[in-house]
Amino acid sequence: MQIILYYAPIACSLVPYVSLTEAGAEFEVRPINLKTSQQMSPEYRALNPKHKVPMLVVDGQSLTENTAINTWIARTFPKANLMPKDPWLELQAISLMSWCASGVHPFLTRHNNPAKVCEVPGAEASVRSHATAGLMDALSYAEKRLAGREFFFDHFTSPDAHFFWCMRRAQLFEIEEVAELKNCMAHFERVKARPSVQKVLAFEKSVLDGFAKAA
Ligand SMILES: N[C@@H](CCC(=O)N[C@@H](CS)C(=O)NCC(=O)O)C(=O)O
Repeated sequence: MQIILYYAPIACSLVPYVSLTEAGAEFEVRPINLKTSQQMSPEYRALNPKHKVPMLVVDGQSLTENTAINTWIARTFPKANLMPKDPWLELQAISLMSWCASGVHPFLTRHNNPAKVCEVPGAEASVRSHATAGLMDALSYAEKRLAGREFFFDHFTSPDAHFFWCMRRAQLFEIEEVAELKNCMAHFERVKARPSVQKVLAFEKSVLDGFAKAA
C-alpha cells in the first residue's frame, strides 16, 4: 500500500503524521509551504480543491479532513490502538476529533488571519480577543474531561494527538491564558514527550529549514 501525506509545518497535518508514526506505517511526506501559499497553486488545487492540509493519498485515492484521515489510519492499523475498541467509545473519539476540527480549530484560524473574518481597519485586536474568549470557552470543556486522566481514553489515541496540536498552536500564537489550564497543559507535556511527537517536531524543523534555504 502506498501512503502519501501532504503536510505543512505548524499546521494540523501534524496529527496524521503522529498517528501514522504511532501505527508504524510506511508513508511518504510531501511538504506544502503555506507561507508561500503553495496550497493555492493550480497543481495542489487540482489534487485538493479544498486547498488544505492534511491530505492523505492511499494508492492514488485521496482523503481529506483530519477526523476521516485519522479514523482511516486507526482502522487500517488496528494493532496501534489509535481508537478505543468499543464501538460507542470509538464514536466518542470521532466526536472529540470533530470537536477539535470544528469547535477549536476555527478560533485558532481567526488568530492566524483576523482579516479573513473582518476587514475593518484596526479590527485585528478585537477579532483576536473574541477568538481567545471562544477558544478558552472551548478548552474549558477539555480541562474538565482531562481532570484526573492521562489521556482522553484509557490509553493514547488519535484525539490526544489532535488536541495536542490545538494546544500547541494556541501556545505558538502566544495565547497566554492557555497556561492556566492545568489539566490541558499536563496533557500537552505528556503527549509532547512521545517519540512520535518528538519525531514530527524534528521533521517540522527540517522542513522549515529547507523552506528558508529555498527562499
Ligand atoms: N477541517 C480540516 C481543516 C484543515 C485546515 O484548515 N488546514 C489548514 C492548516 S491548519 C490549511 O490547510 N490552511 C490553508 C488554507 O486555508 O488555504 C481538517 O480538520 O483537516
